[in-house]
Amino acid sequence: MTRKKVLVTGGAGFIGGNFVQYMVDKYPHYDITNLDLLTYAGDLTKHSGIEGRENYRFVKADIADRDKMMDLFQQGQFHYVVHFAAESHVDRSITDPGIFVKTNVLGTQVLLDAAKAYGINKFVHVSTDEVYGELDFDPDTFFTEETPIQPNSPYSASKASSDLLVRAYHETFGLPVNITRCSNNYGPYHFPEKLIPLTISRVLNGQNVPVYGDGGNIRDWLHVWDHCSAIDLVMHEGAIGEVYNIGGHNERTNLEVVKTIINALNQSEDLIEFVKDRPGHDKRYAIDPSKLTKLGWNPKYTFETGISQTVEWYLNNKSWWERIISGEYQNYFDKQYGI
Ligand code: NAD
Ligand code: TDX
Repeated sequence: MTRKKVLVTGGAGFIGGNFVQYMVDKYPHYDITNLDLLTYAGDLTKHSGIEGRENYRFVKADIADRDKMMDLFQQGQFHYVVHFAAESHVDRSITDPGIFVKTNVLGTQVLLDAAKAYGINKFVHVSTDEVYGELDFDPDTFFTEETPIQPNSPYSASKASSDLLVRAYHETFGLPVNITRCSNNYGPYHFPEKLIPLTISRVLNGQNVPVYGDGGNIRDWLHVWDHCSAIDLVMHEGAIGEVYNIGGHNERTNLEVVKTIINALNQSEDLIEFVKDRPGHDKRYAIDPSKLTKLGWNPKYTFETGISQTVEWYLNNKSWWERIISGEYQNYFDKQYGI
């Protein structure tokens, strides 16, 4: 049997990191290459359990570096590319949009060119429900794959731009692609600038938790391991050229999320601090995942089981996040919140 060669970009980050570990364990007969620039969000210590495995290797490079990408694809002869690498934090895109265009738009286009030049079986582009913009609070409305693209933040605009390039490379050059659009992820190794790990780490340190606006905005939460199994399915079974939404019907207001975590840790809700709202803050995201469930995918975690697993993980892996929230991250936090 030919060993399938898989390039995972952004495999030192949160979702890409979980996906790399999932693939290395599940497919010992595949060769997994993790390509990552190791920005502030990338960290290789999470991979100490797979380093040295015969089917895993790491390459440090920038996806926007055309010469390096061409060399890598020529040498790698990849069957699959699963593209996670991105600038991923909405708040950072409001203070510094330029890097989002460089990495998310230009970087994706460079990868598409390399895939086109050297050939691949499938390019899976990992995108987000944020490209659809926002929903109102009517609980019967959902994002489907046909919802118009209407991004509101520089982050989501950069992701939407990359989605359109992926689509265009399929339509114009026949590149075999899938685009996945997932709702908010949470779980192990989530960088503590994002709401759930930020809340867990601050509550564990007895610090207040900043909630934007009145905390009524709604997100649709999915455990990262359920996201990994969905991408695995799309990579192997997704119809070429199709878009798949990924979500598990777990809508919660931000205030509900924060209170659930505070209660799980037996701490006081007085830790909640309402702060200035995020500019252009999308009201509600909610995914209709029926196209993917018809393909055979079902999430394993409910929000309750997933949050309890995640809180437990952060309790057991303090050294990982304590290192991250010291140093440079503290400067970011002070500048962002001033609380
Ligand atoms: P993350 O910020 O945790 O990780 C991003 C990774 O990309 C990091 O390891 C970083 O070092 C790497 N990277 C950044 N710029 C790079 C470059 N120029 N070249 C190579 N590597 C680079 O992000 P995440 O939360 O794991 O998100 C992964 C992907 O999933 C992103 O494309 C994001 O848009 C998408 N997504 C995320 C969520 C979510 O809830 N986190 C939901 C839906 C979709
Ligand atoms: O301190 C905070 N206080 C707060 O109320 C932070 C960081 C966030 N929030 C709110 C804003 C959002 O309504 O919580 C919600 C979740 O915020 P984030 O964790 O920043 O995620 P979000 O903006 O929804 O985007 C995430 O999901 C979609 C990821 O960061 C994206 O990469 C992904 O595409």
